Amino acid sequence: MGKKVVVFSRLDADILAQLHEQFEVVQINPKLGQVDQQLAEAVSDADGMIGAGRQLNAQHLQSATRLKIISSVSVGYDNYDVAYLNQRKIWLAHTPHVLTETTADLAFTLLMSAARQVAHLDAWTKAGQWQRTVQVAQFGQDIFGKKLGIIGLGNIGAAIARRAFYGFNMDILYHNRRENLAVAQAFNASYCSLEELLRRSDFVVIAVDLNASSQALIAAEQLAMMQAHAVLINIARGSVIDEQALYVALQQGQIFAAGLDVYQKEPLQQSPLFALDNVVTLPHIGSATVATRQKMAQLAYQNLVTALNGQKPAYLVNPDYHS
Ligand code: 8YV
Repeated sequence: MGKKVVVFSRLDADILAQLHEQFEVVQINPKLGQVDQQLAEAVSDADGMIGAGRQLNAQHLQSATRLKIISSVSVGYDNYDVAYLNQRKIWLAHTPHVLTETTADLAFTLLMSAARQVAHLDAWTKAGQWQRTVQVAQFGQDIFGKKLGIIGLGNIGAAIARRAFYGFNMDILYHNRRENLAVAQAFNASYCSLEELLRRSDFVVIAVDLNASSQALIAAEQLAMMQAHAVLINIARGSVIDEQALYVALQQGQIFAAGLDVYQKEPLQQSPLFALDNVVTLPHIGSATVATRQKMAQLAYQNLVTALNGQKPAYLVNPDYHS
């Protein structure tokens, strides 16, 4: 009997064509509505799933009878119920490494945009507001030689540290579940508590996974620890920040600016943040370059096919669990 694959988000056309050559492929189509029902039906006799950006939990997967792997086209996996997958002995694969540099680039894009009011001043100039030499309201914050606090020194955090150290001569602090001595030594980064990092940094970049311990890690109390000239960047997951508290801090000028790529609820279509000039809001584009998205799709495809061919894929979140 042929194997069946469920594609649960838009997928690179080449990869889709390769899947069609080997498997029966069912694509979830949001335009047809009732996505949960489409999923439950499609999953019931599926062997594998591939996609990204969708919440998948027991409700969607309980009808599965022979599902071996979900291959996510993402590095983050907070949208899957890993405990449930373990219990059902379903592998979860993801795509680390291939997006590291692209996402670190975006962290720096946001950092520089927020520090120098790039997005706001672009709109301001185009609106014809540049009528005389710029005043203090248009001034920004220096980046070169300043102190950067990185929350989460994993692969992406380390790539951000490398840019900061070699490109901007920044002094680096980091907070992590455990010390990362190799990276710390390479970029002269000092380990410290979250509170110390927030109090001392000119720039704070969030690069942690979303999990129970990072949920709302940055709330009103933590924002109040930051300096008035400080800039906060989030390229991780929106729920690491209490977005309402951040709005208040930005609106009251408790911190200078923020640069956000991720939000508590995505896509973000309405938000009080949109009324503020001191926040740069991007639509979750951390890994979104043509080349990197291709590499992610390719890696996710390899993970899927490897599992469906009876072998163990290279990038499993739960390598010890399988059917
Ligand atoms: C993805 C990401 O674009 O990989 C991740 O964890 O956040 C992004 O690279 C997103 O998760 C899927 O659309």
